[in-house]
Amino acid sequence: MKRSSFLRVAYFAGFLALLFPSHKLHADNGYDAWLRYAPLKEAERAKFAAFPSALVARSDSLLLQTSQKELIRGVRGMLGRELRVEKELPKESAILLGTLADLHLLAPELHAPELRADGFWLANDRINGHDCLIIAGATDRGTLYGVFAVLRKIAFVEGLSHLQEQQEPANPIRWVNDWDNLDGRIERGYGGRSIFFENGSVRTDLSRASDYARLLASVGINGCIVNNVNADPRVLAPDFLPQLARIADAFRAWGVRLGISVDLSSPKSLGGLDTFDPLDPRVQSWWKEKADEIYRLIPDFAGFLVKADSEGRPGPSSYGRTPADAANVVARALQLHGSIVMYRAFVYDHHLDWRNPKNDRARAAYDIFHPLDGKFDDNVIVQIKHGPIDFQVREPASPLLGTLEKTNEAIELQITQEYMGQQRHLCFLVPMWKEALDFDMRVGDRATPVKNIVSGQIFHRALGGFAGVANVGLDANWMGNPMAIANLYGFARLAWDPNLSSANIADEWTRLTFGNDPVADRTIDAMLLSSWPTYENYTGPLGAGTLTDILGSHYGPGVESSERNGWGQWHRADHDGIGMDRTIATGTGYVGQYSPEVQKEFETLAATPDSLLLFFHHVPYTYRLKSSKTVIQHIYDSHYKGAERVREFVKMWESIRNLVGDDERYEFVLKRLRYQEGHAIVWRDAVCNWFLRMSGIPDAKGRVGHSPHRIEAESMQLQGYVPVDVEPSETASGGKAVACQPPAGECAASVDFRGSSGTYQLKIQYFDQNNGKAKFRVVVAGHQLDEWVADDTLPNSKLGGDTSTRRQINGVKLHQGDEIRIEGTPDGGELAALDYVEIEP
Ligand code: GCV
Repeated sequence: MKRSSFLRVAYFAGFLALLFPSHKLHADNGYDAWLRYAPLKEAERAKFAAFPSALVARSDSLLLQTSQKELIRGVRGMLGRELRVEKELPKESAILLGTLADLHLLAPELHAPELRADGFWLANDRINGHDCLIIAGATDRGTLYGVFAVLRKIAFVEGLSHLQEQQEPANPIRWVNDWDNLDGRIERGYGGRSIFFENGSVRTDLSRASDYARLLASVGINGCIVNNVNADPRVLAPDFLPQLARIADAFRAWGVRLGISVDLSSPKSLGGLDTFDPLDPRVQSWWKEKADEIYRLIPDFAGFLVKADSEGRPGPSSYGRTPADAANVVARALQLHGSIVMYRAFVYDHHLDWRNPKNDRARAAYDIFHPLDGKFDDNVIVQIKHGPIDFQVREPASPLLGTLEKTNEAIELQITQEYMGQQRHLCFLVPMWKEALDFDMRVGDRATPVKNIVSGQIFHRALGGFAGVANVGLDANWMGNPMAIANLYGFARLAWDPNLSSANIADEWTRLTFGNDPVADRTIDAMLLSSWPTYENYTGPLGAGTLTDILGSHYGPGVESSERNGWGQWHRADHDGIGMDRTIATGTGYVGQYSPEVQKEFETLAATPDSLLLFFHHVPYTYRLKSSKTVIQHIYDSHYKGAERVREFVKMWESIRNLVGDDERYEFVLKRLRYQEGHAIVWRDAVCNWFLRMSGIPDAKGRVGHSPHRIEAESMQLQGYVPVDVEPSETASGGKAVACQPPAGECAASVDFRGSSGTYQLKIQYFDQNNGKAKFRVVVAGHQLDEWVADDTLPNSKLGGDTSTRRQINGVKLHQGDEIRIEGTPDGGELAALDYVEIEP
């Protein structure tokens, strides 16, 4: 570097340091997610000593300007260096940034590779006698992706001097879906209110939308549906479209195209026609005119997403028409503009007769869409949830994915953790998605993994890809937990390259988010990679479903909620056994929807893997798994193992406090993990007790129903508190809690300590309802030990598995005879309710 530029850089870096002392530079609330550009250590920076200072970019296109700014920002953050922008090649080493066409003008002698849309080429080459770093895209968007790829390499401290790399996305469609309602709430959103809408309008300040687009672009996402699939017809109203155009403007600089969910009844409910029959010419004209109106305002509009004839949404069945009829009418309106319709295959009857053992919701998508193969227009993509039910903790890949040979497909993955602990529980979903993507459909007896079907490769489809339900919100950390956004990162990386391994993706995210300390990285990677099997262990093992409250929050335990109703998420557990018989021979015939080779894997008990046993077969509790355990003992053991593993997560996280930066993010995650530790026990106890009661078969290890350190609140001395029944009963220890009901203003539950004097952990199980902020105080031998406010916003106002929460106090010195007293002060509808106390050595 020339002395003058060196001085300029040094001066600037010093100035920055004055403005932002180093601890501030590192302080983090999760907003920057994986785009922190945290300063590398001196020794790491040394690897980039030869990094050019000149940045040559000929074009002024919007995306190229974004690319330049991002590169400058990232290099400044990580290397503390300022890049200088030039229009022509300088007489020194430089970074060449632009499309292949731009590059050809700058350095015609370079032999650039052919690139597919959105692909990029990174190379280090000699130009005019100087080493140059080339970042070139097939298109401007590809160039931007190339910039982010280089910045990732810098963050990973990968040398750039021998770079020669070409990357192209496996999938043309790489979209996120955000289920935001126009009033600002988000369906199944756990990270705050909408970043797009408030009170029926698009927000005035869309800076979050633009920052979101930056995050998305950094991992190659090229489209975003901004509103709920349960769409409000008003989204297409003439006064709303200009507002949507403002969101498209906020996205545009990042190459993210805006799309919207539409309600199929819009021609009638919004347009004033007396029908929305897709075959009615007036309806066809309505969609066409609407599409034209949109394109006048949003020339790069991405397309529509449709949910119809599903969970009460209007659809073509009202007129005896098919999903293909409906999809095509909308698609033809968009076709002239070169865009697409994503039509969801999540179509099923939620009033199924549960008494009929042949009924099976899992069959619905295939039964409805398979006969339509070949009937969809070329700009329709059928969007298929990865499993046949609904984002359960374990499902086989949907057979529909393997059967549409003449139709474009996209796989729908759920990034927001609706059934997976709602961002309060750590659950890294990439390993689960990998199982669906690697699932070999054996079409025509050859290797046909789902990932190669949805990309269009196997059946030679021009379109196809990934849709991920993201549901980010206004919370500083976007998804309600800095760890949860690893799933957004992982989704996007898989959409780009489904052959990346889970370990690879976990490690990338960890290093970008928490830095390159090897011990910290190994620890976080291990937590991430074991978190889904752990969650499965303490919720719903063996393919039975998540065993959550499916009629309410989809959060806490609710084993029985899926039975005896029309929703069809049945596991059929009774006194003798559990599981859905989906075989061809004796069951619902669902297995027959797979190719003959896959049928062989699931039709017989002997062939079916333990992990999916109860999805495919009904077996007695005493049935022996391949692991040689009985089903019932597996249920008990896996729940204890899962809850124990979460306890380890807490310790693992605490062990890296000083390595990852003891900042807001760290504390937030610690709090969440501690909560999860308690809630995993709520899950464990509820599920195990339910199965003990149902099966009558005791736990061979004697744990279920026996908690030696536990004192039930209802057996303590109560002042003001009254015992109440909790429903379902297994969600409270002994089926009961004590509640401080009006008119009592303050209540207390106390017990005298009978054990030997020593140091103990005190665990208080209480209920944190969301309709008040009750206060608790713990007093031991007259001294206050702890106090807290139950102000979490768990998804329920009642006592039960959603709200049961644990407070742990460590290092409590107890003497025999000491009074342990818990005082509760209710607030609003919250009753300061207690379930039990555990005193553990
Ligand atoms: C948007 C599940 C969810 C619903 C969601 C639906 C869907 O049933 O619970 O909230 O609705 O899936 O994917 O359409």
